[in-house]
Amino acid sequence: MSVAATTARANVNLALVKYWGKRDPALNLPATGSISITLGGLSVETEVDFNGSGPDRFEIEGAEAVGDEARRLATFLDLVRREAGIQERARVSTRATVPRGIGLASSAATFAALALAATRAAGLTLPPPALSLLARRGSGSAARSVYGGFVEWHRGARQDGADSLAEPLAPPDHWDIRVVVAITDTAPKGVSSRVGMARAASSPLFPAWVEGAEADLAEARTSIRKRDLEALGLLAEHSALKMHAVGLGARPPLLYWRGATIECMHRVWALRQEGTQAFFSIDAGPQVKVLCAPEDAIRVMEALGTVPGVQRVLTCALGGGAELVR
Ligand code: 2P0
Repeated sequence: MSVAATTARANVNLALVKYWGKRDPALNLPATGSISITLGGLSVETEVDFNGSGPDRFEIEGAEAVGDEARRLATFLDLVRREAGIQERARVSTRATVPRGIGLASSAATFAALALAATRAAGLTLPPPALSLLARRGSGSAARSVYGGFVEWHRGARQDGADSLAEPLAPPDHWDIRVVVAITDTAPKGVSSRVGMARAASSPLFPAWVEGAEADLAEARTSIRKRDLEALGLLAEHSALKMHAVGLGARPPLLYWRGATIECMHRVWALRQEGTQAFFSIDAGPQVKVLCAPEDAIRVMEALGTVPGVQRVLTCALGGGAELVR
């Protein structure tokens, strides 16, 4: 039984221990676990209405989605239809406060919001663990955006993926930290995360990446529990730099950085030399995300804002998990 149109919202997340590589691409099963923070204010809102026949229709920021993007969304809705036992096609419309396709994790928020809105619109009420499993099928990192605060997505061992889901480590109010985002390039990225991850597996550094994951995850859990910004920040930098090093060793190579990306890293290191606790992370794009204490956010914003090539700087606090809007 399908019910009325349903709208849900989800925030993006920033991985401090990265997901980079899959053990099963069809099911989005990761080669390693990962740990993230959910960011407040960078969100995607999605309305779903299973109301008709013909193809599913997708509207993204008011424009109709076609091609691969529409197929990926329709494939995800097929999972929901199968689970709910319905046939109806859907109308989906999506609006974001986060720029898409430039390495700000919009697909995590998109599929976390879509998983919640589509299941409710199809008459299903899934508990968060089941929602996380479902969101993972749309985009791996979406498994984490189901929850707010500090989140771990487990690698899992089962071939069917039933144990590869996220769980909350701590709520947003466990620890007030900020992420300053320096936007260095707003052009759509040349290589999607999906393609990048497939390519990363060809890197001779990939086995070392996988081997180091458990130790990184354990260190992240401990530093989150102790609210140790220096330990968590140094680890986040290490995980991000290792992830990009894997890409450099791939064939063909992967390099997501622009010149301003590197200048931002140097600026963050200079801030630390001057006594400000600031630590960067970089995803599959040229933007630089800097972890810091709330009282240092303005100083970090000012420092990054003057780096040549930085177009815009914004700051986020931690945010909550996926939620129904109406
Ligand atoms: C992460 N990224 O842990 C890593 C770090 C980008 C760099 O998860 O193929 O959009 O849909 O599972 O989740 C982005 O990859 O990839 C991502 P798919 P996804 O946040």
